[in-house]
Order: sequence, then structure tokens, then C-alpha cells
Amino acid sequence: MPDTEAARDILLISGLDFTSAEGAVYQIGQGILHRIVSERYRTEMINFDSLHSLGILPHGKTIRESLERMTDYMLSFSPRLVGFYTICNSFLTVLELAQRLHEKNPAIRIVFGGPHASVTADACLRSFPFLAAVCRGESEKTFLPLAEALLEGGKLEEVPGITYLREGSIVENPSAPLLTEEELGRYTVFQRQPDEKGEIRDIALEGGRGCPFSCTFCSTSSFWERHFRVKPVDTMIAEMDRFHELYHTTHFSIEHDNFTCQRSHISEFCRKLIERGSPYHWRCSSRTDVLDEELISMMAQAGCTNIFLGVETGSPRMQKILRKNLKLEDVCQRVSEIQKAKILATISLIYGLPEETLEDLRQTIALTEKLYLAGACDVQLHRFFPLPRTEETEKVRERMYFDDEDVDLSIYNRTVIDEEGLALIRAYPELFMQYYTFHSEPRDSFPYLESVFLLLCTTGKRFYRTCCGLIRTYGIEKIYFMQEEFFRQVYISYSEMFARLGFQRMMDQLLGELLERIGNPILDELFRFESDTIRFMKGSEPGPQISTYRLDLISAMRRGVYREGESSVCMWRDAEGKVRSQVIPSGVMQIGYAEENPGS
Ligand code: B12
Ligand code: SF4
Repeated sequence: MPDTEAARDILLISGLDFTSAEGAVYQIGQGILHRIVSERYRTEMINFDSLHSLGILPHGKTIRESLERMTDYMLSFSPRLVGFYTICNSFLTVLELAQRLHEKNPAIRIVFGGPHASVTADACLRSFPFLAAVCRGESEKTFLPLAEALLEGGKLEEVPGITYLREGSIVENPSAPLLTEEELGRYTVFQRQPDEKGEIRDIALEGGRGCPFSCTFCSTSSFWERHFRVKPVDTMIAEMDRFHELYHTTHFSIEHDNFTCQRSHISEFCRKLIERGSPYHWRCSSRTDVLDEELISMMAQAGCTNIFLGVETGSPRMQKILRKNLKLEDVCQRVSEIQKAKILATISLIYGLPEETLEDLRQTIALTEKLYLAGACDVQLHRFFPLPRTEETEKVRERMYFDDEDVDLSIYNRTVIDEEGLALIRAYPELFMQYYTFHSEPRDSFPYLESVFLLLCTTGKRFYRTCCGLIRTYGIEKIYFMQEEFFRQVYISYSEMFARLGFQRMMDQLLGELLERIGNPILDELFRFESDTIRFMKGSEPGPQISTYRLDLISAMRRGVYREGESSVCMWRDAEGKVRSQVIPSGVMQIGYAEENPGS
């Protein structure tokens, strides 16, 4: 616990995922606000996930105990104002902490900001009148005047961009003008938490805000007002250089919903990096209709290693309904261009949307299979969850209901929700609609389909051939129905297993278990081959190691045909320590291992 010397006027709270060190998310926005208000007030930014992983504030034995410890930790700073970052998946914890804080010291002013409170501001204030205000959307020009008003008796009427209660009625002040592109660069925070060596390999860097599109399921348009802005190229590169200078950072995740939307900007960004010898690796999000082969190749040359693409659906009909309007032929073309440029494509799709039919879903599944087998192993299929203030949610609002077993696994952390938490979710549907569900043919027919993708996509980088073997042999729909109970268990015990085993171990174990259940001897052999390869690569033995499989590995690897037939693999390390391997097909008596024959 901090001592009383540590008293602060303002606390800014984030990191409520109850996750591990790697999972602790640095909140770019909180960092900015911290910097702004620190110039005037003693301010502390608290990320509970980081505190937990550093062993500074361990979790309690029960959720209540953890909440109690977190509340006491906040109180030990004797704060006058506490501001919470809110996002849909951890909003329950935010509310529980805010309630406790208020009960223990009603004099503390509590405010919410961030995406979730911004789109549920009215409901937050009506349900929890102890909240002093909600800051909607961008808050650089809002938070300091709000702090001044709350801490020094100023007028809330004069603070832009906030919603608050006045004599029981909701008041929504007009927003401040959005930051200009030039202004965006002025707020970047360079102070981050390095490792023991004073380094940070990978940093999340804001690329700008807003997206000009208006997809019906996405809350970005209401949050950032569809006003597309990117930081000027020179500012971006200067920021990368500064991070490199400070922490030897070489990898950047450029945070922007759609970083490549403005051709002139992204081309200039790439061109300048290439002129500098492409000193950094970076990744970003985009759409397939704002990329082309020339740009992709330029991005690769400029150091881009991964592009996240929201494709959403494989059904042309649903593309229109969602106003995503991507041409599906172009999607496959772009993905193959991205692969050719040796950039990793992460492709995200959604199913279980309000107007989706089984036929639409089958088209989506077919697209995922096609992309996966073409080499894009990071294909995610998420189950639609209703985000407040989106058009898709409005279509089902009247028929939504809560069912603890039927909640999207990526946002519902079962390990931190107990009976009291469940009661809040049930009592405030407006605030927790992301946890609510509704009936539809695809949702009812494939309730746990997301688990299949979670497994294929997360193990695909290490067990790509095994996963392709599964898809080629059965197809995703059949895999699902053959093992629906298995996928149900994965869906429900996901957060608990994740907390216990960690992500990679959990996924590898699950893939092994799935294969065991399916009982296909050829795929078992393929899995054994890939596991042996990984083990050899991770180990330090020089080799040679020869293993024999009851599988025609050459046809599996070259043609994607999985059939019986004995083959062996010889693995060894060459003079530089690089792993080499050679497949020895059945019928060949013996191939000796030789340094000069590096194999295929
Ligand atoms: C980068 C990103 C991520 C990163 C990092 C997330 C993070 N929490 O920072 C990763 C990949 C980890 C991620 C994961 C997820 N994300 Co995300 N993510 C984004 C993205 C693209 C940019 C966020 C960002 O850095 N913005 C730039 C900074 C400057 O803005 P900011 O942090 O929001 O802060 C500003 C304001 O919010 C406000 N503010 C922030 N905190 C506070 C606090 C106070 C007191 C006040 C007054 C104001 C305030 O002021 C800041 C400055 O203007 C947004 C979309 C978007 N464009 O916003 C989605 C978004 C935030 N993500 C979203 C979702 C759903 C998720 C996931 C739940 C997805 C999933 N199914 O798993 C997870 C949750 C992970 C988590 N624990 O946070 C949704 C949230 C919707 C909602 N209603 O809550 C968004 C809006 C995307 C969308 N289009 O729907 N995400
Ligand atoms: S889904 Fe992507 S393209 Fe569509 S509005 Fe949201 S951020 Fe923009």
C-alpha cells in the first residue's frame, strides 16, 4: 500500500481485466489525460492488471476480496476525484469499484470516460446518480475543465463534452471541437514502463482517430464522430524515433481503426520510412477496399508485418446490410497479395448478426475455410454481441435476454463474475447489453462456433498443417457438430482455463484433446510430426533426430492430401545452428544425415 505521502488529488483507473502481465493493456487515452491534469493536480494512473502481475497488489481469494483490496488501494491515496476508463468487457468491475468507493467515501467525486460510458452516459447517470459526470468521447479538452469544476467549485454547465445530472434531469453539454491532426501529435506520452533493461520492444502508438465508414455494428462512428484524422507523417516518424531513442523500441502497433484510409498519407508514411532504410516493424488495421497491390508491397518494404482486416461476413447480402460493402472477390485477392508480400493478415469475421440466415453463415464459414487453406491462418470468427448505440443492436433490443451460458467468450470473464455481479447484469440491461443475447437460426444452431475458430486460429501458427488437415478432411461445420459438447466446454471454461494455463499452453492442449476425440490416425500423426518439429526447434540438441510417421508427409506438405503411407523425418542443425529437415519417403531405405545436404 502507498503511504500517506502518496496522497493524490486525482486517480485515473484502468486495467481491470484480471489478466496476466502480457495481457495488461496500456491505455493510451488515460496516459494522455494523466499528462494533461498532472500539470495542475497531483495525479496517479493506476493499472490494476499491472499491479497484480508485478505482485504489488495480488488478487484476493474471492472476487469480493479482490474488489475490497482494490478499493482500499485507491482509498490509500486519499483521492478527491477518481476517473475510470470504461470498455464493454470490464464495465462490471468498474461499476462495482465505483459503488464501493462511493459507499466508503461519498465525498470522492467519481467520473467515467472511454468508449462504453460514452455510449451509455444517460443510463449510467440514471442508474448510478452518485456519478459526478460522464465524459463523452475524446476528452483532451474536457477532463481538465471538469476536474477544475469538480475540485474547485466551478460550473459544470461550462464544461464541454460531459453528461451529468442536474436536479434529477440529464444534461448533455455540447462537445468540444475535435482535435485537429496537428493537435493530435501534441499529446503523445513518451513516458512508459520499460523492462529491467530499460527497454520496451513493442509499443502501442496512436495513429489518429475516427473512421469515415458507418458499419451498422460498430461503435466507432458514434464514439469518434466519423471524423477521420491521422497524425502528420513527420510527427508519426518522429514519435517512433523518440521511442527508439528512449527504450530501443523496434516494433510498433499503430492504433487507428483504419490507418490506410487516406492513400496520400499512408504512401508518404511508407516512402519516408523506406528512405530511412525501414528501421521499424509495425502493424495496423485496414479494410480490403483501401489497399491495393502496390500499396501493400510498399507497406511491406516500409516494415509492416501485420495487417488486421475486418471482413465481417462472407455473405454479399450481409455485406450490404452491415453497410460494410466489401467485394468478396477483392477480399481474397487482397489477402493473397498481403501473403505474397510476407505480411501476416489477421482477418476478423462476425456471425450471429440480427438479420443473418443460415445460408449467410454458411457463406461466411466457406470464406473462412478458403482463406485459411490459402495460408491466412489467423482467421477469427466472433459471435456478434450487441454494443450499445449501434444500428444492429437496435434491431434486436426488444428481444434481448440474459443467459449466463450464452455470452460472447471474448468479453465475458467468468472468473470475475459472481452472484452479485450477475445481479447487476440482470438489473441494468441498458449498461450490460453486450452480455445479452437473442434467438436467431445461426446463433441457436451454432452457439459455440467461436470456440472452433479460437482453436484453429490460435494454434494455426504452430500447427498449421494439422489444422488444414482437419478443415480439408471434415470442413468446419462438420468438425463443430462432431464435437459440439467439447466446444461448449471450451466456450464456458475459457476464462478459467486461460487464467490457469495461459493462452498458448491451453490452446495446444485443447487441440490435442480435440484430435483425440475425433480419432483420425492420419491427423494424429500429422499433429505428432508438428509437435516433434516444434520440440526440436525449441530444444538445443544438435540432432540428427529421425522419427517415423504412418503418414505420407510429402503429399500432405506439398499437395495438402492427407493419406496413410510411412515416411520419416530427419532433423538436424547446420553449422550455424539453423534447424534443417528432410522428409524420407516410404520405400527409401535410408538417407544418411550430412551437413552438406541441408534437405528441404
Ligand atoms: C487499440 C484498441 C484495442 C487494443 C487496446 C485496447 C485499449 N483498451 O486501449 C486491444 C487490441 C487490446 C483491444 C482489445 C479490445 N477491444 Co478495442 N479498440 C482499440 C481501438 C481501435 C483504439 C483504442 C485507442 O487506443 N484509442 C486512442 C485513445 C487516445 O483513445 P481512448 O483510449 O479511448 O481514450 C480517449 C477517450 O476514451 C477518453 N478517455 C479514456 N479514458 C478515460 C478516462 C476518463 C476518466 C475520462 C474522463 C476520459 C477517458 O479520453 C481519451 C483521450 O481522448 C478502439 C477503437 C477506437 N478507435 O477507439 C477499439 C475499441 C475500444 N475496442 C473495443 C472492444 C470491444 C475491444 C475488446 C472487448 C474486443 C474483444 N472482443 O475482445 C477488447 C478488450 C480489451 C481491453 N481490455 O481493453 C470497442 C469498445 C466498444 C465499447 N462500447 O466498449 C472499440 C471502441 C472498437 C469498436 N469499434 O467497437 N482494443
Ligand atoms: S467496422 Fe471498421 S470500417 Fe466499419 S465503421 Fe467500424 S472502424 Fe470503420
